[in-house]
Amino acid sequence: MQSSAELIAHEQHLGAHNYQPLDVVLSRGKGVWVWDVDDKRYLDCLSAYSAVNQGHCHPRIRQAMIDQLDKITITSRAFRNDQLALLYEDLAELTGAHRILPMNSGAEAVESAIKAVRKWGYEGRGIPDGEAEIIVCANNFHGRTISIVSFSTDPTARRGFGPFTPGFKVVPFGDFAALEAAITDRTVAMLVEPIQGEAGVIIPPEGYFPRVRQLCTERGIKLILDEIQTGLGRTGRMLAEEHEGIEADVTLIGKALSGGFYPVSAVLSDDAVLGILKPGEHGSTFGGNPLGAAVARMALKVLVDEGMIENSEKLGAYFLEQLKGIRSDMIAEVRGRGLMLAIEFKPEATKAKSIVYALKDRGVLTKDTHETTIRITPPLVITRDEIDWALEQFAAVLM
Ligand code: IF1
Repeated sequence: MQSSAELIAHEQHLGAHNYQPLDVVLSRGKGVWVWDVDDKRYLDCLSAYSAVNQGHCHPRIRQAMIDQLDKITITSRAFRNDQLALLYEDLAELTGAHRILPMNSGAEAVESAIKAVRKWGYEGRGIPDGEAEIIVCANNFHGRTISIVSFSTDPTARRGFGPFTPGFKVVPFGDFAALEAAITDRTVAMLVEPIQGEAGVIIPPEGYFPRVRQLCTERGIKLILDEIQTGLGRTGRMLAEEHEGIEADVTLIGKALSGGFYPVSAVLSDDAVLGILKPGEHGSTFGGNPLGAAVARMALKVLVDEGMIENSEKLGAYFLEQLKGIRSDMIAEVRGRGLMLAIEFKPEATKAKSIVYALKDRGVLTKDTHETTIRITPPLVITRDEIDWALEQFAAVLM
């Protein structure tokens, strides 16, 4: 068996250096806990960026995957399979979606929504061909394809990757007047995260989304909510839009849609948007395969059956309140909704990365963003005792 140092060295030598991971080499996980190759245990407060909301290696999702593995894994969409319709039914029931498009990664779901909504703009709204505009928000994160980084405002995500895809306009997140001013007769959609994740768990001002919803309806603009990170229980609701009392026209989900077992994403929409796609216009070899569909069905079922969404709401509120109670000169703000939490530090006091390392040494894995913020997003199966233990580690590091 190779040591942690050897594995890290080989990864550095052979892999593309598009990541700078924390030097912890994990080899197994169960629920909220993960273990490294030296059998040291950590509380996972990242959850693979919310891909394992249901906890690592959830036994019922595992079993559903094994059962499906014994039958058939993929048919391609050239043929039908007996799992996809069942996933559609479950998604429609849980989210109110009228049409569904299965894909694999989150970025693919975003790309698919952009394609569908543009075509809807031309055919449904009569916008001149090639002129559709989509409004997005500053500090967005929607993935890493060329079109998606075309409307990123993060220089690191963009630099060196042009030429970029045109047709996007950026407005500040949470700024209703700016959105109103950016709309033209070519605007087909607004694409936005209900809570900005990569930006540092940024919650929009109260009332922003209801006004956005109303404006989009009035102007015939499709509201696309990227719930790839906020969806599926993370914020204490099935979808984060429920906190705002609104319904998107198009909702994007991914990550926890498979409980971390397998890439599964989906575009959920009204009849008009996905209804615009005709045979041959869009697809994916793996999208909608029976293995992914079976896994996704169980990933959704355990979220609901096992009370994970309620746990996220209840224990998220507890975690937030307790974190706010930590008296530390380093902390500028603690914020969050459900189990999507963040601590922002005073830039002069510390670097988020050094807090991440100190927490790692005490057995808690977190992730920094933008130098001053750490995100705390444990699996939704976390217990109060586990949170209390985590809080001791936070307190020790932040005093
Ligand atoms: C990485 C952040 C999280 C997402 C939203 C689409 C996607 C993501 C709202 C694309 C992906 C990831 C990917 C991960 C880092 C990460 C992330 F820090 F960048 F912001 F989660 F917090 N929409 N988020 O958050 O989904 O194609 O990756 O399946 O390593 O890039 P994907």
